[in-house]
Amino acid sequence: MPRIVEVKAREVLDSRGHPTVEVEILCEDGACGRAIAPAGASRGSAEAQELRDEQAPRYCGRGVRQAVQRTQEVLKPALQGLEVTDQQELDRRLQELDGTPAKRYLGGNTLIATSLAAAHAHALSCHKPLYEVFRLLARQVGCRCIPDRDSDYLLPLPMVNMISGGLHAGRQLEVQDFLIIPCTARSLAEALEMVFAVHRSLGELLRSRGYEANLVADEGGYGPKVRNNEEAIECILQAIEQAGMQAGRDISLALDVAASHFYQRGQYEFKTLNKHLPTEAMIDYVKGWVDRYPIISVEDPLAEHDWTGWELLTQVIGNRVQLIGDDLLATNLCRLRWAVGRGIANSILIKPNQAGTLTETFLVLREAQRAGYRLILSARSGDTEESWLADLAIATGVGQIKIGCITRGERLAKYNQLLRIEDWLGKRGRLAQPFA
Ligand code: 2PG
Ligand code: MG
Repeated sequence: MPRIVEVKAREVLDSRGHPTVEVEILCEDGACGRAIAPAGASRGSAEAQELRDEQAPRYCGRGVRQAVQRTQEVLKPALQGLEVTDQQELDRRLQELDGTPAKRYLGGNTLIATSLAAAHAHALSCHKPLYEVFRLLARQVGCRCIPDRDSDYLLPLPMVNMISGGLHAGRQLEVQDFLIIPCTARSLAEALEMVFAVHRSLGELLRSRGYEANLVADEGGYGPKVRNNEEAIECILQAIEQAGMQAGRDISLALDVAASHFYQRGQYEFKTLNKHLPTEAMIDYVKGWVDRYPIISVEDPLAEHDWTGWELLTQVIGNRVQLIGDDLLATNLCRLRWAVGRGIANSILIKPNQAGTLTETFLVLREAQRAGYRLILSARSGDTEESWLADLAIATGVGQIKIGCITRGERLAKYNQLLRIEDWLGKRGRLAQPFA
């Protein structure tokens, strides 16, 4: 098995033009794996912390030279000589070398880039596609990856951003993501074709109403200054109909409310309504959306620390919609166990850089599968040109993926890899069914 001979990091840029860490791992057989850390804008407090050069003036304190230096001084000597295929041992060493629960010393950004670079090197070294190596690693940790007897691989149903608000589009709306799910698609290729039709008709509709539809938000969706959250939803519903499809049958809606960011002093501050809603009123408000619109998935409808609210909301709508914890659960095993114990949420967003390493991501995935939670693999709003997320979704059979819109290169890198793998797999793969 090939051993690691060199580990090297450098500072590169992400899709927002912010610095991020890239790590390269070279093996004795010449295989060289490389990966870049993505970065979120709306971050949960329990996610792995990034290591940034806070005190340095360059890049407004967002540089990652310290992370590069620690890779050279701390990680490199500890990883040299290790078999690159021994991902669990590699990830164990990364955690040990960091030595902090929040990954503050080496940074979650350094750790995820290193962990993924090793998986890439592993794949190159044994001449296997990345999704096969991810599947092997996930199974070693005990994840259930095979969907059923009829197919070897489950392609994830995409949840696609159409309109952005919140921290991804200058806070012009409170809700961060208005998304569509192409429920009747029979293949990924067909799913993207349906998404294209809605995206295009939404652009025309927004323009006809005098809204800006040429600029894109952080995840490639539109960021129009519509009056309020309801208008954004209604525009999407109309765009679906104008594209010749039926909302609620062909295409359903999903929201990522990302509510932590407008939760102040125990209230949800709706600038678009000119109202401050206490938790009970917010629960009614969210329930109202689910009652009125064909919404089948709601992410972070309440703030990450509003736990009693989450319990109540799960009782109220948890049996009707997919209730996803993102900032709430932060791909963190302790947070997930606690939520399962309290009956909070029924689904989890999985973001590998929130966990820190690949093995920790798989442990969360396994736990969520055992608890019967639904899983959605997700990109970050500050992402990269890399496509490993697509391989990871297919390898683990999670059934759903959230990448952003179908514009911007960092999003397309992943959608196109999904299309590629769908093509390679042929009959060995099938698209996941909608969940509601
Ligand atoms: C989210 C993600 C992706 P960010 O909140 O789900 O939409 O955003 O990467 O900014 O956390
Ligand atoms: Mg989110």
